[in-house]
Amino acid sequence: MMEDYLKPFLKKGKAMFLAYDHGFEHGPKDLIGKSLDPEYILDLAVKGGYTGIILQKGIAEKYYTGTKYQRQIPLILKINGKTNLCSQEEPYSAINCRVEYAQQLGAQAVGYTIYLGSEKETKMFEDFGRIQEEAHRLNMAAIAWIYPRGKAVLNETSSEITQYAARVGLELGADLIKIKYPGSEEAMKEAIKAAGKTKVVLSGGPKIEEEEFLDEIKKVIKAGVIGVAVGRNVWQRDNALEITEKIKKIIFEV
Ligand code: FBP
Repeated sequence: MMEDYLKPFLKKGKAMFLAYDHGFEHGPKDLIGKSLDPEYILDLAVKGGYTGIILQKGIAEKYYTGTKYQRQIPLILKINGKTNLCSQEEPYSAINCRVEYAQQLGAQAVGYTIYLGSEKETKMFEDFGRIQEEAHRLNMAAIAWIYPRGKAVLNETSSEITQYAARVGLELGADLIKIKYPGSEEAMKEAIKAAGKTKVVLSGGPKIEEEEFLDEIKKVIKAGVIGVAVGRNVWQRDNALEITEKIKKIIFEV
C-alpha cells in the first residue's frame, strides 16, 4: 500500500517549496543581500505561504528546530551536499545526516541529490535505496533531486534525459522528484508520464527575467507538475514576496 508521505507538504494537492541549500552548493556568493540571513528566508517562507522549506542540517539545528518556524512550516531536510569547488566532471554528493536525525530535527521529508550519468551514480543509487527505505520506515517522504550530470551526459536538460531522470525516480521509489526545466511544456509532459505515480516538481534554476520565469512555471503546471521548489529566482530579488504571490497564483489557482 502506498502511504501518503507527502501529505504534510501539500495544499490542494499542490506544492510550493523554498529551497535554501545554496550556501553549501554554490557558496555565500549566491546569498545576495538579506538572503545571507537564514531567519530572513524562514520569515519569507512563512509569510509567502510556502508549503515546505528545504534546509541543510546545520541551518535546521540553529534556526528551525524548536523555534516558531517549526510550528509554521514543514521541513524537508537535505541530507547530502557538495560544494562547487572540486571537479564537477563526475559529481558525487556525500551524505552528511542520517534520516533518523533529520526526523529528530523536525523534518517530515528528506532530500537527496542523484547525479544521473555520473561515474559515481551507482553509489548514489545505493545511498538513495537505503535512505528511501529508512524514510518510509519512519513515515517520512523521500524526495530525489535528479540532475543528469557528468562526462557521459551531453545535454543535461534534453527531453530524452529528463524522461530518463523521471523514470529512474519512479523505479527508485522516490515519492517526489525535483527536476530541471527540459525546455518546453511538451518535454515536461513526457517526463511526467515517465515518472508514473511519482510526483514531480520543477527545480527553479539560476535567476532569469521575472516574466520568463513565471512563464516557465505556467508551462510546467500545465504539463502536470504538482508545484515548484525554487530558490534563487525568489530570494535573489528585492521583491521576493511579490514574485511569491505571482507563483502562488499560478500553482493554486488553476
Ligand atoms: P534554485 O531554484 O535556486 O535553482 O534551487 C534549486 C537547487 O536544486 C538547490 O536546491 C541547489 O542548491 C541548487 O539548485 C543546485 O544547483 P546546481 O547543482 O544545478 O548548481
